Parts: sequence; C-alpha cells; structure tokens
Amino acid sequence: MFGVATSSFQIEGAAEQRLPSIWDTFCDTPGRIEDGSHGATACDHVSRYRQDVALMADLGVDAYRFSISWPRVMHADGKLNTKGCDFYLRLLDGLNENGIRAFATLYHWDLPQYLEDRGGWLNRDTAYRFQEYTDAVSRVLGERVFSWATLNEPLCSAQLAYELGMHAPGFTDRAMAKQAAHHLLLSHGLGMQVLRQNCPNALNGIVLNLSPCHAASESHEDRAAAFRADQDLNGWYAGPVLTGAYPDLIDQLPAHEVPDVQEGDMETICQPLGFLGVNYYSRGVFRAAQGALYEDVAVPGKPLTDMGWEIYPEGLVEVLEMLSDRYDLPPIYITENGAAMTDRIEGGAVEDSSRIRFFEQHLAALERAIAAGADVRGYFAWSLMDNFEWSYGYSKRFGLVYVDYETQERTVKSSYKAFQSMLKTRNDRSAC
Ligand code: IFM
Repeated sequence: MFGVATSSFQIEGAAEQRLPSIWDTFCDTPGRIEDGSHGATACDHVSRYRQDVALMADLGVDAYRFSISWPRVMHADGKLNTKGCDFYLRLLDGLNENGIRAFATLYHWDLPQYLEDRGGWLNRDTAYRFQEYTDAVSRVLGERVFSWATLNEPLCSAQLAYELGMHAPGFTDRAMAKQAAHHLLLSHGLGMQVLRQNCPNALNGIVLNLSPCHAASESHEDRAAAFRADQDLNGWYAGPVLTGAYPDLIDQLPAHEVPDVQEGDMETICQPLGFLGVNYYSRGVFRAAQGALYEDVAVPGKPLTDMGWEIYPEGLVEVLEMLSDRYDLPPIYITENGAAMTDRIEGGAVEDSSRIRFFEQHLAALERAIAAGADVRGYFAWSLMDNFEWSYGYSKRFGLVYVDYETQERTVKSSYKAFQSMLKTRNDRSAC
C-alpha cells in the first residue's frame, strides 16, 4: 500500500473555525518560529481539500494519512463540535469516492489550548480527555476510516516540547518531558481500548519515530552513550507500547525525573496493536558528554537534507531489524519518510531530483528489509505537499507538490511525477 501523509496543523488553515491549539500560542510567541510565520493559514486545505484529494487521485495513491484537529472537532466542555466534524466527513467522502483509504491520526501535536491551560500533558487528566475525544470522534467518523493511529511521534510531543523547548508548549525540563511522555503513552492505551470497541474492523495502532543510534567512536563511553540514546529515543516509547515496560534507563534517572506511574498504567499502555507505524528520517550519532545522558554529533562529509539530517537509507533496514530483534510485532507501515530540499520553482516547474533519489534509495532499502523478513505492509511519503514545518515555519519544503503560500497555487514537482509513474508501473504490472 502506497500513500502520502500530512497533518492537521501543518496544512489545514481555517484557524478561525476551531478553538486555539498550543501551536497557535507558540506561533504567537515572538522568537519561537524561525521565519516568524504562523500556521493559521498554512495550505488553506480546509477550503481546498477537493483539489488536494484530486491531486492524490491523480498521483495514484492507495491511501492518505492525515490527522484530525482535536480543537476543531471538540468543544471545551468535551462535547463534539459537529460543524468541525463535517469537514472530516466531507474529506473522507472525497477519499472514499476516489478509492483512497483513510489513515487518520488522532493526535499530531495540536493540543487544544484550554487543556494546556489545565496543565497539558503534565496533567494526567489530559489522557482521559484524549480518551473522551477518541470515543466521540471515532463514533462519528469510524465507518469511513480504514485505519486509526492514536498518537504521532510521542517522542516529539514529549522531548521536543518539554525538554528541548523546540515545540509547543516549549518547556526545557527533562523531568517534565518524562512525565508528559508517560501521560501520552497512557492516552494511547486508553485510546486503543476505545478504538477496539468502536471500530473493531479498523486497523488500529500508533506511530513512532525511530532511528538507529550509532556511537561516535568505538570507545566504551561513546558506545554506552549511544546505548542510552537508543533507550531514551526508541525504547522509551516502543518498550511500553509493545512490552509494557520502560527500558532499564529508568533506573539510571535521578529520582525527580522518574515519571509517576500508577498501578495498572503499564498494562493499559500495552494494548494489542493492529499495526505499528514507523516514521523514519535519519540515524543519530552520539558521544558521551559530562552532565548529559548523551550528546548528538554531526558526522562531517555526509549527504544532508535541507533540515541538516543525514541521508542514511540503510537506517530503515536497521530500524526494522532492531524492532524484530526486540519485540513481537504487529504488521508495520512506514507512516512517514521524506526529505526537505531547497526546491525552486522555475518556469512553472520544480526539478527536485535529489528528492527522487532520496525516495529511490529508501524504497530500495525497504525492499531489502522486506526480503530479510520485515512484515511491512505500506509506505507513506512525507509529504503530499509543502507545509508548515513547525518551528521552521514555511522555510522547509517536504512536499511532492510545491505550494506558493501567497497564492496557494499548487505545482506538482518532478518527485510527484516520479512517484506517479512508479505507482502506474506497479498497477500495469499487476494487471498482467
Ligand atoms: O513535519 C514533520 C511531521 O509533522 C512529523 N514527522 C516529521 C516531519 C518532518 O519534520
């Protein structure tokens, strides 16, 4: 199954038709977004979704992964906002009419601001509010959705948002990050219970971002640092979800950084999964550092994307191997993979050959992983179109479709045409 992915805050716009989210507040805070921009309009997808669905139909994808904006579909009193839901009903109808399967993510970082005002993910109650939201939304949209994911990349919602200050709400405290991570994981477990009840025939799961963690040198110290990084970045999320336990790193944390885990939480978090979504972008290289669990280092001379991330296709094989070595796995979907490149529109065209090469290399790596036994059922390119890249604003372009943010004109890039031709060749072959 091949698809493309997006998320609500990054593309939807129509901010005036929903409640504010933590990302509105973050964008309103000077200095938080690199280019000083705001996600309020983004790709104006709420008005232009028909055109965007047509672009997907023309691309020939089997599936579309998008997220639902919690502040669009719920009122602050916990009641469903039926007007907000109508947008998703129309979108889902459009997808279904074109034979495109809907992969809906419930939480891709746009927490309603009213919940942040009550403590956000530091407040255990937010996990129960997530369960309530999951229940309301899955009852209304459930029949039209092929697959539900509870969370997208809880690592980012916890670490980037509470420890590194790079994402909303922008705190810089590891103890907070660990507590937020626990409540996010709890919300996943509570959400899964509801999804199993309301949508037993859907493919229900979670999406994690995973990266191989390499040591900067063969020294014992650097290898130990890379091992800690792996536990902190990968195991902290995959472990609880797939085995019901945090990695051993939990015993090395100072007491005030150990999250409050209540009786039964780990069982709640470890629910049977219909699928595991894996987002893969790059590897990490780590060394030991005074006063830190690990420090990441840039390896000179490696090919980089416009995000400064190393292009490392073999990492996809390594991540899939690591998962199967460690866990009993459900079927896997690569729910995001892609690259920001310095695209230029010239004469109405965008020649993004470096992105085409990126996809070719990663799909070849995926083929190797599947040949080695990985049970991967689908692959989603990030992203359908250029969009609001969080704290980088509109300065980074990941799309197969170029967006002119002044006019909202969409222009398909060469990578879109390459993806389209790959899908067409596949369909022609399977017809023989
Ligand atoms: O744009 C993000 C997306 O929201 C989550 N995964 C990584 C992408 C690129 O940074």
